[in-house]
Formats: sequence, structure tokens, C-alpha cells
Amino acid sequence: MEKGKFITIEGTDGAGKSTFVPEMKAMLEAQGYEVILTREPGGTPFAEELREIILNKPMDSMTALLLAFASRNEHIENVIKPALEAGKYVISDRFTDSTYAYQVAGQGVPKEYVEVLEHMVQKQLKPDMTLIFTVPVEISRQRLSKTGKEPDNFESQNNDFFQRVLDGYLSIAKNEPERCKLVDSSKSLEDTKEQVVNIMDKFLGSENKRVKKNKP
Ligand code: Z5A
Repeated sequence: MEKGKFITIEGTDGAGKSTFVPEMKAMLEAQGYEVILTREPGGTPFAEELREIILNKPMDSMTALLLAFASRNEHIENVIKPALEAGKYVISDRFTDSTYAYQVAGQGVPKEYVEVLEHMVQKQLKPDMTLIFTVPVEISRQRLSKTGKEPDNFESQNNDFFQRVLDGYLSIAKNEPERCKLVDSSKSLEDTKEQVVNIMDKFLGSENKRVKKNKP
């Protein structure tokens, strides 16, 4: 059986990524793919408990890093790997690029520490495609304040932190242009949706071609 595909969605707080997850799922299902939606931190009952702690308890940045990978290990072993083995598509709202953006670029954890943990926990697993939603810091702050949600450990950081996270994402996208597709979500919802649809269309187009070619 063909292995499934792993798609991740990334971006700064309030960039609008979660808004488009159902849309992406619908596009894949319309092509006949079975799709699992999941998120990080979280994705399993235990990892969801860790999520509550990561987002809400005061902690050192190294502790946040280790908890993010503890939760990721649970998520990969119990959800992501089995789904991919079964030929399903997995869409995860955040994955390891969040750790590079928030813990490394945002909180100053050495990049090499993340590389070691990534290798230990993920082995060969990498997303097949990543959409990175970007929006200027002022806009993301405005959007977050309108949601009326109580800010978590990350949302309560200052603008400099948000800017470092955004720069971290831009540098990931620059280093891995094949995998990472930028979505400028500073404009209207319609404009952002159009960008997402175009990216998904291209990805599906090349996937469908590849599957046809491999069929006996
Ligand atoms: N974290 C970490 O530090 N290390 C790790 O390894 C991992 C994560 C995996 C997860 O929190 C936190 O964990 C995250 C990093 C850290 N930082 N924080 N906070 P979360 O999942 O609760 O937060 P989030 O991922 O940022 O989700 P969010 O707050 O829901 O933001 P969003 O998904 O980017 O935005 P949204 O909910 O889709 O949209 C926000 C609002 O903007 C909403 O009212 C929309 O209607 C509106 N919106 C969206 N797009 C538009 C456009 N284009 N125009 C106008 N309005 C829009």
C-alpha cells in the first residue's frame, strides 16, 4: 500500500492557520483521500495533558523544549505513524518547525539541542509539505486581542518575541523552499483562502501524477 502524506501548518500566533485546516481537509477528501486532523502540542490524550502544561504553567525554556518532544513522541508513535502506514493523509496544526521558531528563535534554546531531539524522536519522519502562515506582528496581536481568549505562556510574550518567532519561520522557509510554502495571511480571508487553494492544488497535482506513474 502507498504510504500516506504528512502535511503541517505553521505560523505565528493569530496568523490564521487553524481557520484553514477544515478547508484543506475538504480538498483532500474531495480527491478521495482519507484525512486525519491533529495538532501539537497534543494529538493523544496524554499529549493533550502535556499541552495544557506547556501552554499554561510557568517553566524554563529547556523544560518547554523537552515537554514538546515528549508530547511529539507520543503523537508520532500513536497517531502519525499508524495513519501514514495505513495510507492516510495527516494534517497537523503545528509540528517541529514550531519548536525551531518558538524555542530556538523565540526563546534562545541552542538549535543543536533541537536537532538531536528531532533525530531521536522523528528518525526519518519529516513533513511532505508545510504551509507557513505569516502576518506582521501588529496584525496578529490585533487578531488575538479580538478573540477574547485568556493569553497563554506564548501569547503573553512581547512584540520582540513575536518578531523573532516570525523571523525564525521566514528563515526555515528560505532554507527549505521545496517543503515550505509561505501563505501571506495579512490580507482578507478570501485572499488567504485563494493562496491555500493554489498551494494545495499544486501539491495534489504532482501527487496524482506520481501515483498514476507508479501504477502498474
Ligand atoms: N509551541 C511551542 O512553543 N513549541 C512547540 O514545539 C509547539 C508549539 C508544537 C500552541 O498554541 C502554542 O504552542 C503556540 C506555540 C507553542 N503558541 N501560542 N500561543 P495554540 O495552538 O493555542 O495557538 P496557535 O497555534 O497560535 O493557534 P491560534 O491562537 O488558534 O492561532 P491561529 O491558528 O494562527 O489563528 P486562527 O485561530 O485561525 O485565527 C485567529 C483569529 O484571526 C480568528 O478570529 C480568525 O477568524 C482571524 N483571522 C484568521 N485569518 C484572518 C484573515 N486573513 N483576515 C482576518 N482575520 C483572520
